[in-house]
Amino acid sequence: MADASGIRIPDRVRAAVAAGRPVVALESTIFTHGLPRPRNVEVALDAEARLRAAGVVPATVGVVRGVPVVGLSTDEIDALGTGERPAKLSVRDLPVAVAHGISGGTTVAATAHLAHRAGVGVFATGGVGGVHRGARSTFDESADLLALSTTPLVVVSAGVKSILDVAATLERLETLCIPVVGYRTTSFPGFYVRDSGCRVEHSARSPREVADIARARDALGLRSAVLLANPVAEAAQLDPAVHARVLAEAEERAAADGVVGKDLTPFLLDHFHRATGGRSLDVNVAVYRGNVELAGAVATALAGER
Ligand code: PSU
Ligand code: MN
Repeated sequence: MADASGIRIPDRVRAAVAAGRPVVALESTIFTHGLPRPRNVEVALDAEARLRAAGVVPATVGVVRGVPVVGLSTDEIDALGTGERPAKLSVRDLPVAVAHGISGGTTVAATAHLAHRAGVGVFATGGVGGVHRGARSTFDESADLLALSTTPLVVVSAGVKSILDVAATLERLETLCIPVVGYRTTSFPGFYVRDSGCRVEHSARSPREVADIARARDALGLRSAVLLANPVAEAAQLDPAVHARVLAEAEERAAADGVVGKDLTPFLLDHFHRATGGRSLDVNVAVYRGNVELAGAVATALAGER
């Protein structure tokens, strides 16, 4: 049953939140639009299984026939991941999706909003959206940034993909008062590669230190997410030379095909996966796994401190 806000939260998630047990929210655009089929659903279910194995309650977020859900069932994840043309839903799309009974994957922005409304404090994703290259003329900057500035969660990501303007994204994160914390690093990760070439000022060495930062944020009355930047394992990263070549190609294609707006991120990701013969997909999966596991550890540290 959906509550007064219209959000459906299954009992397993509601009870864990009420008891202060660790819960981690997961987004759904990563499997509706970010990963190719059929691996998308496997990856989504594997993330949930890893959290359960660590004693953490997973809450995958999405919209099913107009009902926002924080804690999709396995069948709902499967249906969203295999269904015909699920929508990509950011925050501004949510009211229309609800009113029109639309089903879709929620972006980082929409997932963060719904997870926070449900009382969930930690969220794992692959990479967050940011400032696109060319934003100077297109104004294309992900709504993820604004949402992170107004939603007090801990969001674990491997930085941002270098399909974006990484330096401009870091500038916007600063403007929007979003703490960026490297996990055991002061290099901002570039998703497929450990080091984007940009630095971050702060780092944390343990899930407990991250929990301390989140609690201090709350005590100070600040409303922004803490963005925890977790680099992929050295052995799993994409060869930086291959990465640079494919990136240049992806941008050329997008420009030639006139791809803009919300279609751009999925287009670039798809090009990456195809142009590297699936190698970037393996990296993507490794990155996501690492973030899910770290988010589970942070949620556990936060729960232990209540
Ligand atoms: N970046 C990735 N993988 C993804 C996305 C971003 O490396 O799957 C998805 C996330 O759901 C993110 C969304 O919230 O794309 C951002 O889209 P846009 O740039 O249109 O805001
Ligand atoms: Mn955009």
